Amino acid sequence: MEINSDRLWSRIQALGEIGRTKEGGVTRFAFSSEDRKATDQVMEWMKEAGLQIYTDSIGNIFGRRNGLEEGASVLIGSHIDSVVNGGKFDGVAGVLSALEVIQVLEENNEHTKLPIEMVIFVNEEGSRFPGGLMGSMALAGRLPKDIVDTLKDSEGITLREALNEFGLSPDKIKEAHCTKGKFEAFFELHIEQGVVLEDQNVPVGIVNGIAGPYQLVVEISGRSGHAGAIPMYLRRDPMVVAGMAIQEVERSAIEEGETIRGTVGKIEAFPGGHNIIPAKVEFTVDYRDIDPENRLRAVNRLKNFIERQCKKRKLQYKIITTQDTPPTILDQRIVNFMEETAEENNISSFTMPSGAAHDAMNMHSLCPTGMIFVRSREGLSHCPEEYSSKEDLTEASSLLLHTVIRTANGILEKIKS
Ligand code: HGY
Ligand code: MN
Ligand code: MN
Repeated sequence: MEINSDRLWSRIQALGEIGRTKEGGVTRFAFSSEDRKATDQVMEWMKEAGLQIYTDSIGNIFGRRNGLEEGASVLIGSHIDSVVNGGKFDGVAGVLSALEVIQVLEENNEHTKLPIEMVIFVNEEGSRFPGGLMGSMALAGRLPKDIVDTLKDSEGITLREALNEFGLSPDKIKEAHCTKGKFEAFFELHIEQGVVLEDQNVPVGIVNGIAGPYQLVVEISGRSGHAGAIPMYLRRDPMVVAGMAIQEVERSAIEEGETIRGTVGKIEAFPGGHNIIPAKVEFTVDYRDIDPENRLRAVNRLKNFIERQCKKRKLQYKIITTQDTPPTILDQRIVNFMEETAEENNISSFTMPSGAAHDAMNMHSLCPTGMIFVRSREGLSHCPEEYSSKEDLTEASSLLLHTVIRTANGILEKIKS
């Protein structure tokens, strides 16, 4: 039983055309028309593979293949929404390899004891509505309260309006919360987005831990004015403190621990004229760490820094936490099980942590969860140059296939998550 590499590869390329940018990347935000077109295309392919399709109240899309017996399903999947001008493999590799696995089982008339389901999680990236991992958070019952009214995109459109527009019912999204026991296990295949597998010269990774993202939006407000007429000593300029805070993000990430990563990816000045002292500056902060204590120290250090500097310069500030997903250590028995499966099928793999966040972090709270990485060329991701080879994608999908067969036939010892 083999993965059909040509079909997998051509589908990834086809999806990469939906939301394609002039630089050859992909911009496909959750709940956008491109997202709708891409999910419609994947659902076409799911129907061809004979899957029973259903959607939950936040818009996650599932496809089910029955087992020989009733019981908890083995779930596989990822996301297809993207960052701005991102790559065509991020998330998509996981969704289309999941579909490929189920289609190969169907074509080979291979039946498993337990049902198998695939999933397309909504809004994993949080590109339009800050935060992210939204579809899997909903499943795990981790959605922050009133999220539909507090989250707005850069045009000021609330998540509520976007969900309505997308044909979903904002007041029902909490119904997506599912019970423990619904899923036997969850496996996510994803591109590595780093350089470790390339450095190890290994095509496939088995993930043993996932750094937790703590994300903030910081708003600093002062007094706007004419860039030439207002003397320096009379200014209350929010851009100055924003600049100092951005340096403090780097300092705190370097000084508060070995494995912390701190990033400011987006900054905006309002009103944003070249000769106007800004009234307000807004920027994002993204901390990641596998160690929750270090991460918390860095976050608190930044918050105190901003408070001190704003007080000194008579500025106002607001800090909104848009994501606080704890670091996830995956169950060693799952990691061993996947290493054993790789060995049994002569797939060379390397066990490693993930610096990027994934839906698997939320699924880990619901059921035994594992992740498979595909080598990324030069570790490039979240950019048009993102690339994984057809051979590596096939190798990793083959590990997913054998892991799913073994789990759906009860080989995975009962692991209570
Ligand atoms: O931000 C992340 O780690 C993922 O790409 N959403
Ligand atoms: Mn991503
Ligand atoms: Mn991703």
